[in-house]
Amino acid sequence: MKIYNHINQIISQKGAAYFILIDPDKLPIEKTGTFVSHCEKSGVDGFLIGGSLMINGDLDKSIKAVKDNCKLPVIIFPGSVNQLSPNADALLYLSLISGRNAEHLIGKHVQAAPIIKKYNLEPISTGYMLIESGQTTTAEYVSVSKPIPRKKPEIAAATALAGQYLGMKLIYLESGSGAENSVPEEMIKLVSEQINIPLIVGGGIRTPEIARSKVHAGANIIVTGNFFENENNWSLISDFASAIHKYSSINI
Ligand code: 1GP
Repeated sequence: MKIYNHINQIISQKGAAYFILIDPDKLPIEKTGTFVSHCEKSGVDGFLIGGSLMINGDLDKSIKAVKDNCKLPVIIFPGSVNQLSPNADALLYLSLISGRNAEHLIGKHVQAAPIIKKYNLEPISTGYMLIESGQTTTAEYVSVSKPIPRKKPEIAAATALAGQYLGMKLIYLESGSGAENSVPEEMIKLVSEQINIPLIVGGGIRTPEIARSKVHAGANIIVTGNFFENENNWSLISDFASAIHKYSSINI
């Protein structure tokens, strides 16, 4: 519970937390150290690491590069059972509760559980929900599951509540990496009103203003990935952090 408690602490201290997703396939290992130390100085609270596919990337090496260059927590966001490492601080133990594919509801978990135990990784049980974003996302295609329609916030709210009742510790509303449309505020609002566990929102968030509007709607943790794969955008990381941290002194 160490990392989970730490996340809750950040949320209560800063109003919301900001995590950056590192996809080892997209961020070259030689740039990882510079990137994460810049993130730490810019006010980022931690990293998710993983990807829907892992073709050229090396998860272990990327985690090591993060740990060697900053003190922020590194949480695996696994795209498959192969994406496990004893070097991370924790793991989002994702159950794809928006879908009805048994493999992603319990199957992969059975395969992963003994490895998680062996690695002494902290599993954070997470109700993962794909939200329709205007195009078929990699997560949707790979998981062979339907997303929740973006105009059906009541389905999202009931699904999230079911996740909480099943004992999940986080709910993650995901519109997919590089999504055309991020998760609608109306849906975030309804979901956050129903649950009392932290709510993560990610996918297609490309400006600090959009990030802030998700926090205002009820998101407790914002995740961005894609946008910072372009090095020219790195200077904006601190703007995202200040926009997300509700209690920060800088207001945009
Ligand atoms: C994390 O998939 C997201 O939930 C990341 O999305 O790459 O679009 O920021 P982006």
